[in-house]
Amino acid sequence: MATHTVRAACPHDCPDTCALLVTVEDGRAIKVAGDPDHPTTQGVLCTKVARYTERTYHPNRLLTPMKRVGRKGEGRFAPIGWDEALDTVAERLTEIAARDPQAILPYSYAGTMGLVQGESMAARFFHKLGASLLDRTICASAGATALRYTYGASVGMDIEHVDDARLILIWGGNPIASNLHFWMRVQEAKRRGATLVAIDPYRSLTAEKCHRHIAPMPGTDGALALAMIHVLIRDGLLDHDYIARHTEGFDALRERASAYPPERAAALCGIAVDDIEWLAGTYGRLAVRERQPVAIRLNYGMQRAHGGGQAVRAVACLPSLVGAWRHRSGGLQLSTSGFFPIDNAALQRPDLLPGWPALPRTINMSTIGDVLLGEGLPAGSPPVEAVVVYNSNPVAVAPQSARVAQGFAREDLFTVVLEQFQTDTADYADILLPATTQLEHIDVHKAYGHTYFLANNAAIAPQGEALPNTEIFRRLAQRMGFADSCFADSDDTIAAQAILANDPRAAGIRWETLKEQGWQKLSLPDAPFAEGGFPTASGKCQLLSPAMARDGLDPLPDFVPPYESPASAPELAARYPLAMISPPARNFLNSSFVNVESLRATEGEPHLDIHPADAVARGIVDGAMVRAFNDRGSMLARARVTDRARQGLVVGLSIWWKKLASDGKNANELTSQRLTDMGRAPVFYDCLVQIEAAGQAQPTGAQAAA
Ligand SMILES: Nc1nc2c(c(=O)[nH]1)N[C@H]1C(S)=C(S)[C@@H](COP(=O)(O)OP(=O)(O)OC[C@H]3O[C@@H](n4cnc5c(=O)[nH]c(N)nc54)[C@H](O)[C@@H]3O)O[C@H]1N2
Ligand SMILES: Nc1nc2c(c(=O)[nH]1)N[C@H]1C(S)=C(S)[C@@H](COP(=O)(O)OP(=O)(O)OC[C@H]3O[C@@H](n4cnc5c(=O)[nH]c(N)nc54)[C@H](O)[C@@H]3O)O[C@H]1N2
Ligand SMILES: [Mo]
Repeated sequence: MATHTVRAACPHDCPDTCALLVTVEDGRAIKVAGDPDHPTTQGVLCTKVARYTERTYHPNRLLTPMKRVGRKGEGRFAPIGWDEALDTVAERLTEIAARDPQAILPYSYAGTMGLVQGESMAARFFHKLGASLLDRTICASAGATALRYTYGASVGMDIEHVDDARLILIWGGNPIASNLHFWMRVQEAKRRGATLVAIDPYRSLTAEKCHRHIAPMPGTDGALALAMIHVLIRDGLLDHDYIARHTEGFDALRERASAYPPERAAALCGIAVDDIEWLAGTYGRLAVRERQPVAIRLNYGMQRAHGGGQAVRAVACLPSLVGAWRHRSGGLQLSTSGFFPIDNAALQRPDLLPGWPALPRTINMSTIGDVLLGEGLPAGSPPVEAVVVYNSNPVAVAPQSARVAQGFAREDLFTVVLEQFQTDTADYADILLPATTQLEHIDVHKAYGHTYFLANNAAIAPQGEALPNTEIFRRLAQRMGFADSCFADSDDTIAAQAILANDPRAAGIRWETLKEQGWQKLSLPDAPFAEGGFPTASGKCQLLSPAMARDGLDPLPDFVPPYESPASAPELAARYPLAMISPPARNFLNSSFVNVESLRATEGEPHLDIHPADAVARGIVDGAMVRAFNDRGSMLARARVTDRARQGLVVGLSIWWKKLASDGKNANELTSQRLTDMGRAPVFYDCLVQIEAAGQAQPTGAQAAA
C-alpha cells in the first residue's frame, strides 16, 4: 500500500489555525493529526478536526451540481451537469447586471479561513461584475474597530509566551471549547503558579477551572473595565513612565473613569464590589508593585452587545496603564490578524470595479434579513435580485432568523449556494454547487490567535464532481467573458500572491518555502510594544482617540448599556426578563460539524441552561422541554437547571442547524438585527427572552406567528 503524509492547515474559524499532517493511503485520507513540531498546535487537535475524515467522506457530501425542483426552502433538488449549472448562473447574473449589477450580492464568511478559497477569485469575479460589496461584520468587527482606534490594528501579545504570566484574565472567552491551544499554555502557566480569572456571565467549561470566576451580566464589561481603571488610578497602581511615553489622553481618561467607582459598576454589572476591588488590585499590584507579567486574553463573547466596541476600548487601555507590555508574557491579545502582511489588492483586485476608485453600495451581512426584504437599503439603490452564498450558512447563523428565512424564501430572488453540505441555507438555493473540502484543495492561511503563515496542500482528489470555490468562479468568469489575465491564475499562483513579500515581517516566507515546510513564523519582536511603537498615527496607545472624534464617536472609552436589559429597557424586561446568550458549543464550529453524527451525539440536542431560582419561578424542572420566546420568535430546547447560568441568564450553546432541531429553529430565532456601537456588528448576546415549560401553554396565534 502506498502511504504518504501531506502538510495541511485547519481551515476553520478558530484562533488556533492548526498545522495538520494528513496520512493518505492509496488516494484516501485515513488520518488527520496535529503537527507535533508546530509550536502552538503541539500535535494536539480538537475532537472536531481529529475527526475530519468523517466530515470529508460524509455520506451527505454534495457531489454534483443541482437545481431546485421543490418550493423555496423545501430542499428538493435534481442533479444537473456543471455546464447547465454554470450556464444558468451566468445567464441570470448577466441579465440582472445589465439592469444594475448592484442588485447582485455575494454573501460569504469564514467557512474556510483560507486566503485562496476565501476572498480571491470570488472577490475578483464580483468586483469585475460591479456587484454590491459585502460588509463582513458578523463576527469580529466591533472589537477590531476598537483595537484599530486604540492600538492601530488587531495586534497584541504573542500567546506563545503566556506560560510565564503570573495572572491571566480570560475575558469573554471559553478557550477549552474555542481556543484549545491557548488553554494548553494556560495550564502550563497554572503549573508555574499563575492565577487564572474568568470574566463571563456563564460558568463555562473554562470558568469552572479558573481560580476565580467573576460573572457580570451580558454587555456590562465596559463598566467593569472602567471601574478597574478607576481603582488603578485611585490607588496609584500605574506605570507613569509607560503612560507618559507610550500613551495619549491619560488625563481625559482619568476624568472619565472617575465616574465609575466600583460601587456604581458593581450595580451595573450585577457583581460584588469586592470582585472589582480584588480584580483591579491584583492586576495593578502584580504589574506595578511586583513588576510581574500580567496577561489578558480578550475574546468575542463580550463584544456581542450594544457597547461591545467601547467595552473592548476600555479593556484595551488596561495593559498600557500598568506597563504590562514591558514583558513578553504580559499585555493583551484579542487577535493577531493585523500582524500579517497580506496583499489584498493582488488577491481581490478591487481595481477591476467598473467605477474604481468609486465603490458600489455596501451591504451589511449582519442585517441580511432586512436587506433581502428590501429594508434599510441605501437610498435609490435596487432591491437584491440575486445572492451568491459561499463559505457561510446565513439561514442558521445570521440574527433574527425568521426574517432571514423569509428573505431567502422570496420567489423572485435568484439564489446560488456553493456548499459541501445541504445546510439550512442550501435548502433555499435555486442552483446548488458542490464545493471541495480542505483535504481536496490548495490554500494559504494566516491566523488570528498566533503568528504563523500555514500552507494547505491538497491531500486527495475532489470527491464526486466537487470543485474548489476558485475553480467555480474561474469557470463563471469565463462564461461571463471576463478576459483579464487574473481570471486564469491557478490556485498555486494565487497562494503565492497572498504574501506581501517585501514586508520585513514576512522575511524568508514565500509560498514555495511554505508549502514545503507547512508553516513559518512572522518576524516580530518578542514583546511587540515594550517600547511603544503602536501602529497608530502617533505611535502611541490612544486612551483618547482623536480619530474617533473625527468619526463622530466618543473619543474616550465609556459604558454603553445593552439595548435589552432590565436596567436599560425595563418595559421590555417586564415581558422578557431573562438575558439569553448563545455562545459556541464545544463540538460544533459555528454551524459547521452539526451534521457530523458523532459530534452531534456528544452535544445531544439543543439545551437551555437556566438557574434553579429562575426555573422554580416558572415551574421548570431539569430535563423538561421549554420554550424561549420574545417578540421576534421562539425556540424549543431541553432545560438544564444549573447554577452555571447566573440568575437572570439563560444559555443555549450554539449554532444548531435549524432543520436538525425538533422545532426547526435555533437561537437566532430570538436574536435581533441591531448593531454594535462601532464596527456595525451584530448583538447576538444582547437579547431578552421569556421561558416557559413547553407542554404547559400552547403558543398563542400572535406568538406562533412572531
Ligand atoms: N468549538 C468551537 N470553537 C470555536 C467556535 C465554535 O463555534 N466552536 N467559533 C469560533 C469563532 S467564529 C469565534 S468568533 C470564536 C469565539 O471565541 P470566544 O469569544 O472565545 O467564544 P466562546 O468560547 O464561546 O466564549 C465566549 C464566552 O463569552 C461569554 N459571554 C457571553 N456574553 C458575555 C459578556 O457580555 N461578557 C463576558 N465577559 N462574557 C460573555 C460566554 O458565556 C462564553 O463562555 O471561537 C471560534 N472557535
Ligand atoms: N446565535 C449566535 N449566532 C452566531 C454566533 C453566536 O455566537 N451565536 N456566532 C457568530 C459568529 S462569531 C460567526 S463567525 C458566524 C459564523 O458563520 P459562518 O461563517 O456562516 O460559519 P458556519 O456556520 O460554520 O458556516 C460556514 C459554511 O461554509 C461551508 N464551507 C466550508 N468550507 C467551504 C469551502 O471551501 N467552500 C464552500 N463553498 N463552502 C465551505 C461549511 O460547510 C459551512 O456550512 O456566526 C455568527 N452567528
Ligand atoms: Mo466568529
